[in-house]
Amino acid sequence: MKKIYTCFCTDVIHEGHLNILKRAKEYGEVIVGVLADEAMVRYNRFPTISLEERIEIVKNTGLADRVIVQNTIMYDEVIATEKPDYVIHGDNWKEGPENAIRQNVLKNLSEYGGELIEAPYTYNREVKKIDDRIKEKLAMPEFRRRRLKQLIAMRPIVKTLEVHSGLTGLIAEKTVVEHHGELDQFDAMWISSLCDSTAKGKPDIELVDMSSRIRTIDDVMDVTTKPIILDGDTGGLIEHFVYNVRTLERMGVSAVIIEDKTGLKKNSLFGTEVEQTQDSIENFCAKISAGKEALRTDDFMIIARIESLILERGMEDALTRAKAYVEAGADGIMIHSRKKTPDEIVEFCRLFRETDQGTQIVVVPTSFSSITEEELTKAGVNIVIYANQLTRSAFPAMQKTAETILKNHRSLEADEALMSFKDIIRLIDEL
Ligand code: SPV
Ligand code: MG
Repeated sequence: MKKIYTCFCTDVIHEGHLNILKRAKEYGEVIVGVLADEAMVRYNRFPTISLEERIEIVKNTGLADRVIVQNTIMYDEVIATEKPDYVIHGDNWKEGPENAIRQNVLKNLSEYGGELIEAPYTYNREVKKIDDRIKEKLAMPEFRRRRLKQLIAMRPIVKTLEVHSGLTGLIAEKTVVEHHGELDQFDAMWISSLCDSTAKGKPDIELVDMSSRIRTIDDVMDVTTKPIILDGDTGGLIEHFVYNVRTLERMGVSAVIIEDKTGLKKNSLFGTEVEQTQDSIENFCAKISAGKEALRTDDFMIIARIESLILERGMEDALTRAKAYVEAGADGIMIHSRKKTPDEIVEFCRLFRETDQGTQIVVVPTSFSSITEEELTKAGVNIVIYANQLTRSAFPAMQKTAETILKNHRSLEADEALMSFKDIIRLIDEL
């Protein structure tokens, strides 16, 4: 009897999946691989049910002779083990990053004369409705909020991108790339105070108030499902911070990062060029503890950001503060630097990890941008935040377009740099 293999990475079995299974049945023994969580989150949606439940729903179709777990996105391992005569898949993977998976399957099958069967992808109102329902569930506060902790447990490093609007949220949500045969996407979103302020043409000095920041969060949440880390600046007065923590937790934000500065906060990348005051350890610890006390779930994280290296107070001070903040209840430490090289960050991580392996470490490699995610992971970092690159790339592009139109007294010359209407319309989901 011939063997036919298909891999599912779905939380709901719909007509399209049943069509594939029925077609597969015509060829022989049907083996269904269920993609493991760790592989699924690399390019697909976050699973809304467990691997065991996903296995169960496939078994319940009664159309699979055997259900196995596929651990990786690429099929090398599963094809080598199972040696199926056929692999069957919907034909919707011919375009975009998923084409890399298709190529991988073809390469593996060609080694022993296996064959790929592509079934027309089923897309109708019912399938769309199911798809929308999963997305809705992922966007719900209780599901979204806990996803950051889930991702920390699943990913070597949580890749986080700056967003400051619905549109930038969609970019963080939907961008998937294929590079060297690997698929990748961002895990989480960072709502930066710098970029939220810049988008409003305001300085990054806590002038854009919490009501406005919440409006931005809401805009982003409306069109995305990925977890959100909020740049909470100094956290403000302790008496205000506790209320804000409650609001953020209820909204479904996953973490707030507050920095140990006081008075008029300026952006860290100014360093000592402007006057900035670091908070006392005592006061900042009291703020962290009060925030933790205010929480109602175990999902939400309060991350303490240490400005000692930015303010040139030395490594010892940074480490003393880190220890104190963790004792006060911080779930994570963000260590920041504006050096061109990552040396002091790596050194901090090494020293911190000597005595603390459990607390999350967050870094924002803006000025030391040469460091790779792999190097950060090796240093013990759990979350990397690309904090401002979308804003900084969009601004020069928009400025250039404005200048081109002004110089030419028409817009034709700007056209070649523009995204097509077709693409921008497709970016936005229709209900
Ligand atoms: C932000 O993105 O607003 C930050 C990071 O706080 S930094 O701009 O580097 O201070
Ligand atoms: Mg900030």
